[in-house]
Amino acid sequence: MTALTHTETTTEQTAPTTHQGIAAWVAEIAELTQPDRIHWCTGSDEEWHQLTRSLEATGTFTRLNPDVMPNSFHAASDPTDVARVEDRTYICSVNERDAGPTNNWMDPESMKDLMRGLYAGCMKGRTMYVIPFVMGHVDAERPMFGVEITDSAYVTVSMRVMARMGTEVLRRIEELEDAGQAPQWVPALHSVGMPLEPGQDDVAWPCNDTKYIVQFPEERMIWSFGSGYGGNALLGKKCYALRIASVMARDEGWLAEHMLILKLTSPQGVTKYVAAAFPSACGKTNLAMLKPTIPGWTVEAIGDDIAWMRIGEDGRLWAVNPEFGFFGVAPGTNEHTNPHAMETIRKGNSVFTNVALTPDGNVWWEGLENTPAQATSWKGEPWTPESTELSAHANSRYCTPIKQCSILAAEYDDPRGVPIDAILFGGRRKTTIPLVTEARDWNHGTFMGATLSSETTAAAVGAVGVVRRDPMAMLPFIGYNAGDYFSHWVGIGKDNDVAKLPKMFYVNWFRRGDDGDFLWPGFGENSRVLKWVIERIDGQAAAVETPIGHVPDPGSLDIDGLDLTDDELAQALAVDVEEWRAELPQIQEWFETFGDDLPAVLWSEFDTLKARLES
Ligand code: GTP
Ligand code: SPV
Ligand code: MN
Repeated sequence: MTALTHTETTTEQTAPTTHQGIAAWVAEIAELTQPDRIHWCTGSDEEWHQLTRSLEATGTFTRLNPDVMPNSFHAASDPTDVARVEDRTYICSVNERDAGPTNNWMDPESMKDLMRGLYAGCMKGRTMYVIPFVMGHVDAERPMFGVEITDSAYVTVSMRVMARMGTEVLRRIEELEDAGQAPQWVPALHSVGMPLEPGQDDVAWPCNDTKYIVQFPEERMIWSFGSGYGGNALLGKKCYALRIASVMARDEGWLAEHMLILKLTSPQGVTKYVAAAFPSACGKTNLAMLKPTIPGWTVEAIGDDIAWMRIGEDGRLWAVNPEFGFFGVAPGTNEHTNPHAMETIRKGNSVFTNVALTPDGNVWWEGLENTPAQATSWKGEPWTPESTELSAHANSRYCTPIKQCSILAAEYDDPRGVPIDAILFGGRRKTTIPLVTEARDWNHGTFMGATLSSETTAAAVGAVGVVRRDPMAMLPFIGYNAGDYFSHWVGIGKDNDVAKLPKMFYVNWFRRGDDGDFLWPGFGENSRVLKWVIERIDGQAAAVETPIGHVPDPGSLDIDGLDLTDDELAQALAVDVEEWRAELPQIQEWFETFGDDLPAVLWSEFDTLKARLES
């Protein structure tokens, strides 16, 4: 985006926009929150340097050694503000039914009263940043604009990495407004919730013990208070591109999903596009940037977290990645597991949050090569390899521009997106779920997605390792009634030519053997599963029909050069009827929570599964 300069710090009387609606909203929020200054973000390099310098001055940022990580920074959060807060996240629809049964709900007017109380004067002593942004392409047929107001420079710097933002976006909104097109823009209000009294020193990571992450679906509006952490504070990402966008998608007949998008090319030069929904910290970024271990195959990345998918004129499902950067899990990332992510990060221009800092001004985390003899942990304490505590928080993250990814597919920049050939659903399960299973048809695939289960991870505050249903990996992100969400998925299959829609698969990289170790080596070796998926679509690979769907015939999976015993492979692929029978009451209980809102075809799929397991 070109750097445009103009007056950067203004008062509400001199808002640098001709857009009356945006100017009025900014003035209203300034009146409520009482900031000392208002800064309209341009997105320029100069602005980045100003902001990062001020973050260094407050101790939020530590500049990394420019020789190893140019133009990059380390940040450590308050130890209580490290992940998404699902129990503080609300869908404030007008009717409670429209948020149920998987979301927290409060009536919108009561929530606004409560939060206006929290927001009153909450930006005193601080700068209010106004960030015009667009999720997806500014030249999309209908660009998806937003304006985030935040009192956090950390959030502002991170938003510049994660979304297309700045003056150029604001000018486009104004242009469309002037042309009478009434471009849609989502007001997204964020505050760390820590005003400063005159003379009061700031802290490195301001936040508030009271947190609210609130979506108003009918108004297409977001209010967030008390947290500076990514998913709670970078409001273009989960709040807009998933929770609000899923409501828009329901109303308009498309899909907003928690999915990576990748391009796969075979040795014969045949190209396929794959989207995959795995819950938070279950392998999307790693699969999106996969380096295949099988000769001749290549993967190019398009997106690592969110896919917006629409039926095209050709009847196929076309996907775009609405984001502009990667907000990736640091621990476990290394030259073996994700060499492309490492290469992307090394180009710099990145923010690392809650990782360890080494004495030579570099970052480190568990699983990375070259363990330092000593480091400063994410909590700011001395750390050595003998320490019993982790050096980096399990949900520590790197925030890096997507354009630095050397395997980014050219199609990333195409506002039309790419036509999806296969959708994978996957979770983190020690038992039961085979390495890969192909759905029999669209409804069966929707059943697989609706019953997806996974062990909880550090990406959200709360217990880790607990198996829960996470439908389509969207449990924390569906902005409306989840029963209606399932009906919407069923409807996509009913209203379109299913022959042109993607084929669906269920994968599990995380099954474990009796010794407790992963059965499948994962990472680059997952290319073998992608190859089988593509060969199934093209009618080439053999499969065994089982009660849960089609799994690879042992001979049909390419295991050439793979360091795996026949027994391990058999265990990874096994469909254990007893384990699946034990799953049935859990699925039944899950479906019963939706009452009459669950589409009948999902009960039929359940009955079919039950009958197949019993025969
Ligand atoms: P979010 O950004 O939270 O949505 O996560 P994500 O789905 O992008 O997960 P990511 O790719 O960052 O992986 C999360 C963790 O799982 C990391 O520690 C990875 O090292 C690990 N992981 C990813 N892929 C595999 C795999 O194929 N096998 C195993 N064993 N671990 C994996
Ligand atoms: C996730 O939790 O699924 C993430 C990280 O991708 S966050 O943006 O914080 O939601
Ligand atoms: Mn995610």
